[in-house]
Amino acid sequence: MKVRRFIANDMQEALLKVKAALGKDALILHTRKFREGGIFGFFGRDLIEVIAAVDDEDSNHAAEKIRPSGFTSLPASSFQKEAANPEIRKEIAEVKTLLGQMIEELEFNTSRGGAYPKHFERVYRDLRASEVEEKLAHKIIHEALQQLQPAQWQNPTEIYQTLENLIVQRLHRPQPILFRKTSEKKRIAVVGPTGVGKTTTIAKLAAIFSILEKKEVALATVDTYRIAAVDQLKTYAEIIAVPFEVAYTPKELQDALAKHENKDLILIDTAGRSPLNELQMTELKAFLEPCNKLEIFLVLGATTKQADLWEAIMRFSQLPIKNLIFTKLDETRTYGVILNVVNRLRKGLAYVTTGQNVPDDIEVPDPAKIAKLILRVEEK
Ligand SMILES: Nc1nc2c(ncn2[C@@H]2O[C@H](COP(=O)(O)OP(=O)(O)OP(=O)(O)O)[C@@H](O)[C@H]2O)c(=O)[nH]1
Ligand SMILES: [Mg+2]
Repeated sequence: MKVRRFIANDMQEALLKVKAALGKDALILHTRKFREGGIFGFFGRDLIEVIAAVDDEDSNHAAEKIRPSGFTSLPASSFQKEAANPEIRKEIAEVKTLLGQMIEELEFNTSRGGAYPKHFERVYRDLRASEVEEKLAHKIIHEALQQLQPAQWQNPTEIYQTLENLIVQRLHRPQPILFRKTSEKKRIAVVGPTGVGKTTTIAKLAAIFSILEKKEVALATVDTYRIAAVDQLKTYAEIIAVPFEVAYTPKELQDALAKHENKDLILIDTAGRSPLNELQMTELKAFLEPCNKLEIFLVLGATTKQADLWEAIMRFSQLPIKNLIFTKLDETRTYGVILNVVNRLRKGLAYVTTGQNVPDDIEVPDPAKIAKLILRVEEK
């Protein structure tokens, strides 16, 4: 016997889904209306949940037993009379136990206003505690419920593995700076809101590529608004022993790029822009747009409020953003914002940074590790 759960907008759609998946002989075991999303009961949408089963072996018998909603007692007794075969009786008894557990869980959750079987309720709470957006959290759980057989709904290991995979898929493959050929040249500018860690991240990357990867690196900055900003990167350039250029105009940036055209990697620092300041964005574009083969990385803080992140993303998207860097992962436990952003923008995550130490506190993101953090697996 095959048991499956279906979610639909109305009963007609649910029955069509059941019929398409399990055939016309499917047995409706349970139906329930529930509300998804919304605020204080508004703006959400009503959905129908149907649990249906079909007897693989003997679908004709099942056809006679389609039941209406509100299933409370299990339909095993009439089956059992008909099923003289001990194998079938055993199978029916197993299904009966399983369905009993499922219904118990669903009733338990419904009575306290929840919508998911027990373990999934917990997952939902954890995803929301990690600040995964409500709609995305529901979506991930629905996908997990559909991927898993109802028998697996009781198994936290399988549930968490499925959820981890679903999150990993959404985080996409990491996209660090990669030299495919030794002759390849990379020109990378980092942009982002004020104080997220752009300059520190550039220093980390410069040290890694120059010292560890033995690449020819140059640094340039167009952040000339504060003397301290120039000094900050200049100091790093001196420590790492790489050339450093300051560009006060777009033309000077072009000159700096031309001067270092043989370098493998040129990293360009920019001033922290208030995403709300349109004039600053226009200036930034004037510097970066003329640059040939420039890759722009948007740096975002994992500690930034989700609403402010969307605002920054909207403004910086005026530039052709290639990849993302998330900083300050060491200062938060709500890693869901990373998933929200990567999932919505469909941009690769190039690096994550985890502290102030140059160059140690930077990593190529490990999607499985981030997924575990979002699911709060370590805390279990
Ligand atoms: N905890 C923590 N602090 C970081 C991280 N990255 C950078 N910082 C700190 O954040 C502060 C700002 O870093 P900067 O690199 O100057 O930031 P910025 O984006 O260049 O700032 P502006 O140029 O002013 O826009 C510094 O104190 C850094 O040490 C990180 O991953 N974790
Ligand atoms: Mg800076």
